[in-house]
Amino acid sequence: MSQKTLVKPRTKTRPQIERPPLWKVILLNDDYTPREFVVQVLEAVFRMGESRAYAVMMTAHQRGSCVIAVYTKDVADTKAKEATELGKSKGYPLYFTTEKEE
Ligand code: TYC
Repeated sequence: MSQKTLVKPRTKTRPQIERPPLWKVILLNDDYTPREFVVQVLEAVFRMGESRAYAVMMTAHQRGSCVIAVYTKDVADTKAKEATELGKSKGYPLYFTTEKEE
């Protein structure tokens, strides 16, 4: 008895699981916000340890801006807004913005 193996062509395609795009949160330098306050905000909102928060603050201070972290859009927007509001509540022009990561 001869048997043939039937090879069915694959008709189903696997659904492509796409990663959500990531957004950078960027800290901008200004001339007025005290360094220590910037460090406190980075610790509180972005859960950084003191030495990392200080290094990030100094990078923004010296270069004009510093990428802090990447998150999904909602989280990036929420954290940038929360951190900017903390500065505003003290009368500082401290500013965090977001940008899509390419
Ligand atoms: N440039 C500020 C100062 O000299 C400190 C500062 C650092 C402010 C980083 C904002 O993103 C910033 N007091």
